[in-house]
Amino acid sequence: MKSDRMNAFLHDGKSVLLAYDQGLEHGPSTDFNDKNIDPSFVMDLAVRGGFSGVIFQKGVAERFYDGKVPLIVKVNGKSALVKGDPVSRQVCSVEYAISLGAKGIGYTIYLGSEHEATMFREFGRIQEEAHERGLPAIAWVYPRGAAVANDTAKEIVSYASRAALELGADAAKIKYTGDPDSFSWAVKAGAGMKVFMSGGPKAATDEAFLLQVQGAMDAGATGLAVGRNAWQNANPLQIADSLKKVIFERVRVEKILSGNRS
Ligand code: FBP
Repeated sequence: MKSDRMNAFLHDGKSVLLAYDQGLEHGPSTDFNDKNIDPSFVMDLAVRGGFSGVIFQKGVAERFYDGKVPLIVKVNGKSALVKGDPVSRQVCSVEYAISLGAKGIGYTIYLGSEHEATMFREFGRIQEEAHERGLPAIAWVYPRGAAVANDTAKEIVSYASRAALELGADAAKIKYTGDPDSFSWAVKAGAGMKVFMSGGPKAATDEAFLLQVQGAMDAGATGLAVGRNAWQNANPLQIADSLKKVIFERVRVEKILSGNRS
């Protein structure tokens, strides 16, 4: 069964992953402050916050991964400095990721980019190598480029989910559409493949973010892969706790927030 490959990251079929590859994707001055610029801070948050997995590029994994939560190594990446339709190429082999302790392989595909064929081909090879070694291939599928007008529209997000299924991903990380009804179509398009909501830029309030996560879970998502909304939060352990309540216990956001205030 395909889904078994994700077991290292699942608790009762649900999951909350902590993503920290933004130093490459966005650059340190866009996302980081004095605390979270240090990868140890995020490694510690992954452990103390009870995350189901942590996502690093290989350089951070080499120096900072401590083996205490399951690791996903992102094996492709790009900087924010290149303009035009995006392409993200492989920067780490599956074998090397496994030697660092990876239990999952992550790869970003920019669906709709004029370079999508390059990423499709590369992901295809990486997925086969990961599966040969019993690891899941997790696809970040982000529709992007001149051909994509609205990357959170129902038709586009569901296309991202379906593309991940068709390309053989064990799980897809996709943007939230904004409401559970439209997101449930994207979950259906995955036809049983695990669907993770991608966190996105820091929301204005904890409530706003938790409601998005609740909406994704109501729509049938497996969970969340979050970065900025966790490690940019003024109280990262508290938001981690709230996220776990929403995802694993399905406690309603209103109840969680009233408990946090009292
Ligand atoms: P966030 O929760 O911070 O959005 O992280 C999820 C993620 O997919 C990261 O893994 C990746 O670095 C980033 O988002 C990509 O963001 P963008 O959509 O701006 O390219």
